[in-house]
Amino acid sequence: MMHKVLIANRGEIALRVVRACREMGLKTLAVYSEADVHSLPVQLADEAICIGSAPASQSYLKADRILGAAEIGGADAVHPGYGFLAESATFAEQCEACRIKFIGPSPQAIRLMGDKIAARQMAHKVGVPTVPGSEGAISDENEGLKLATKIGFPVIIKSAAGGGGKGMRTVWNAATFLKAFLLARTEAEKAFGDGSVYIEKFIEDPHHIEFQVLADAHGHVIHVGERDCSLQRNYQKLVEEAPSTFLNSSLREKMGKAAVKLTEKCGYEGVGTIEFLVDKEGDFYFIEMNTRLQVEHTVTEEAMGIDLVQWQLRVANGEELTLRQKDIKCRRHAIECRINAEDPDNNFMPCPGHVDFYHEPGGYGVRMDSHVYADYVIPPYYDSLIGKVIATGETREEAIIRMSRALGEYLVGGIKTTIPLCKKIMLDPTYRAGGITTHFMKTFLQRTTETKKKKKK
Ligand code: MV4
Repeated sequence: MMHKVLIANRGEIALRVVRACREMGLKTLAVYSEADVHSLPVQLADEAICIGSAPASQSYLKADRILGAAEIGGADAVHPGYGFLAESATFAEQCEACRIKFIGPSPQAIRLMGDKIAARQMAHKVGVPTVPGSEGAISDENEGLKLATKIGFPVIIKSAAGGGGKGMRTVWNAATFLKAFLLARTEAEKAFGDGSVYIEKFIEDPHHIEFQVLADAHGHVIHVGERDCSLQRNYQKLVEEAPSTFLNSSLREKMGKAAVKLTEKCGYEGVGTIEFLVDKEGDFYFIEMNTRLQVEHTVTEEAMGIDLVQWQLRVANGEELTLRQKDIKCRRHAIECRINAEDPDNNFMPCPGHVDFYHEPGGYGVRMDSHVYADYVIPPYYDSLIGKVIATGETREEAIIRMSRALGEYLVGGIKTTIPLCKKIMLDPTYRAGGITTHFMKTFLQRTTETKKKKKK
């Protein structure tokens, strides 16, 4: 049985885990870097241990120090959050070796699905649609060119170890293929220490829709609906929502069944995400699996009325999933705006620093997940997420109106944030119409900077 959970993370997600543990009567042990001494999760956890200096490489990525802290603090489980060590099969193995429960899937499942080529092959094997492309890794550039020509341009070259857009290259014609292939391979080798790449047909202007899955150690697997994550910039999600306005009930059912099947077949346990691309025709393709809790899990929680982090802790504790697929119903429409300490008018440059003033939104249908408070200093060492505003409504329209209202109440002084940008998105007619694709942000930013230029004249 689990008694004390070490939280191997920081920021809003560390706080999210502290909250779930507290509600379940589990003790919490925060670990933190020297830059996070004054952070909220450190103050709110039952205990806290400093594990190193500010750079993540010297603290949040140091498996030995985290496991040392677990030993000293008497923690019997580790929650990795997202990022850092959350998708490290080696770390999950090290936890196992120390007899500490890693709250997440087995090292084998992490390793299998973390290899995008193996994940793709697995999906294909079990009859889940994948994007037409190479069977495995392509090591020879000429072989790559031959295959790309056969598939038909445009194609996309992806790295097996990658994810989130790193080491990806889109190629529009045969003339530019060889150069792009070699660049992708070099980039992958440099970024991940693994130069394996594969090729897929490039789906133009797709919808990015992901299914939340939940599996226990007794063979029960369900999905908790989808999230539409099409609103991104440079592979960074900005606004997510559930349910997707692009899916009808028959497509939703087909994709949900595919997500569950793949989760079953890879021997999964815990919470996970099956990512799909959906094209204009409504054809869907599996692209990758995330073997962790995600930033945007909150929209699923609010739309479906399920505490995913509590379930994650329960199934890690060996408890049986009592939720059945037929009980999973979408109750509300939920939208999340990610608020980053960044300057949208200066190419989204990070803006860490002192928070002079801080007032969070609240009221009916508004949830705020943030570790920030007035007088807090946002350290420059980590990602720039400072909070997530989640608005729910009976309808999408109501959720959008409520989100606009909430963003108007969100007052942050001393640093630049993406709050004004999110406000503009909520007012945008194209966004309000629904069914946007991954192309939205590009045209949105062009539109809004053009009006700015006109104003200057
Ligand atoms: C693609 C694609 C088109 N075709 N794969 C980007 C992040 C990574 N997880 C997968 N990505 C893409 N893969 C094929 N075969 C287009 C993207 C993509 C994208 C995906 C989701 C959200 C935004 C995106 C923006 C540009 C490209």
